Amino acid sequence: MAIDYQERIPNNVDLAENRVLQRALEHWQPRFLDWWRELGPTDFLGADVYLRTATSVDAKGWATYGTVKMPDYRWGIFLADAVPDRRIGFGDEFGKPVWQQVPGEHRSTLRRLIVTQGDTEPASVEQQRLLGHTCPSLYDLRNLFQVNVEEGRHLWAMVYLLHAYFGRDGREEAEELLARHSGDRDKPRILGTFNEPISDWLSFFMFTYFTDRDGKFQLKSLAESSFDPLSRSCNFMLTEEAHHMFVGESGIGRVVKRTLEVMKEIGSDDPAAIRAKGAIDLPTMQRYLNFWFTSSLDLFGAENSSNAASYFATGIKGRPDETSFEDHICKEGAMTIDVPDGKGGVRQEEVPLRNAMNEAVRRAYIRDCEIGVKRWNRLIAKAGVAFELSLPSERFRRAIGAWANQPVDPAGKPISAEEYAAKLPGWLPSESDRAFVKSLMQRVIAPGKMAAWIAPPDRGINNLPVDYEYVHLH
Ligand code: BYC
Repeated sequence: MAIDYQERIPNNVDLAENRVLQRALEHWQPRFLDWWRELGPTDFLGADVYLRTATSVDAKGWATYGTVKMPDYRWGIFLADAVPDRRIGFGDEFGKPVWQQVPGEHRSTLRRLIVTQGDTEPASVEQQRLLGHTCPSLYDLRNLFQVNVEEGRHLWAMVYLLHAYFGRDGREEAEELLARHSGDRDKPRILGTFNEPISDWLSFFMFTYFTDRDGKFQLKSLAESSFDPLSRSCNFMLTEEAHHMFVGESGIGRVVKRTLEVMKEIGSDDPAAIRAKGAIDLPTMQRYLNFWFTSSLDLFGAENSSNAASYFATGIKGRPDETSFEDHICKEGAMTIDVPDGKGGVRQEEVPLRNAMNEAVRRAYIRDCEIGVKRWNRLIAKAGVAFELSLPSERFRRAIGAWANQPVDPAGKPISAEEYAAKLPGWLPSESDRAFVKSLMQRVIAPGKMAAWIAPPDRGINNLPVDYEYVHLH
């Protein structure tokens, strides 16, 4: 179904047919806009931005490009087309018809998952709200705003589900999604990573590479859900998510490329000499990578999780690409996971498959993360530089699960608490790293010009040239 843009809230869910729901959402809409004005990208409300907007959910219409002021962006409710006669794809109810309504016994669990998912979306907008002031180019500024408006739309997707299927508690939860704030002492966002400040563009690129990729895996897991409206919402969100990860992967690649150019120019790999030329040395990038990768690993939950087992058994949340697995029941079998042995070593534990679902998804995520790292390392190798970026061990710097608060080095080796405390600052961005990176964050807004610490992209957006005026600042 095409999206009806005459509606106050663009949608392809027949909103006009359900007056009560429409009114509830029309009541929420001005609150959302107030939140956007207050906690969305600061000072850019009047800028004309070259953005894509979904006008239908098919291949032709989901990315319609045009110039829009962000507060006029048509946030709406779009579900992927229904799959006729869709059946439950895993767990104890395998093969039965999917649910078009929320089964009473799963109501609170589903609500909690939808709220957790929904909470991350506005959180990321809040985290990134000041970045526009220090954009390295108009191209990057536009990408930041594209990511931001789509995260806003993903919030709409979850708020629609809360309003349409969870009655009064759903409406209350929708209010709370605008009341919690990233980093707020009293009312923080639900998941750890979404309370971390993103105050420079290197962090933004790391976040869109590593944390948005958690989004991809979680959305794919929820797209398998037996609750069909959730599945269809997540399927459509995934089409938009790909660009966010592209921003991260290409952004980091461009920073690496620029650093390699500077290294060649000065004939040195000395971080101080590279920094003196206004580029970011590779060890500093590794420390930023360590920070955001490890923080994002926590977003998959504990390795051994009874919550995860019950989501799988009941059909609420599956594994990404569930059809690619042979066994959709997973009642038999176990996954071997490494856990601390309590004596400074490692021991192996057999975890029943259903309880190990978080770990299975985390492992798939790590494999996906490796792809970009390999690409960046190819650039480095091609430049003849003896340095490799690498993903630290999944045991390193964890706050959730078996390895939470365990002293482990980036290679995954348990070490003494004293050694850990002494070395940890060297494995993560230090105050002086952050101050240096921040010092590079000077706004560049001449069309086609780039800040000195980042190479230009290979191509522009939607076949436009790189020097197109992607954001018109008045
Ligand atoms: N921080 O049994 P466990 C995205 C809690 S990103 C704080 O392992 P479970 C996006 C957990 O809630 C994708 N707390 O948990 C990206 C539980 O609490 P209770 C977001 C955490 O339920 C970029 C306790 O620890 N989507 O879309 O199996 C930009 C026990 O843990 C954390 C989702 O997350 C943490 N990191 O798994 C914009 C999908 N991790 O019950 C957007 C929905 C765990 O003891 N959420 N805890 O109070 C879920 O599926 C699950 O809630 C989780 C946790 C995978 C997060």
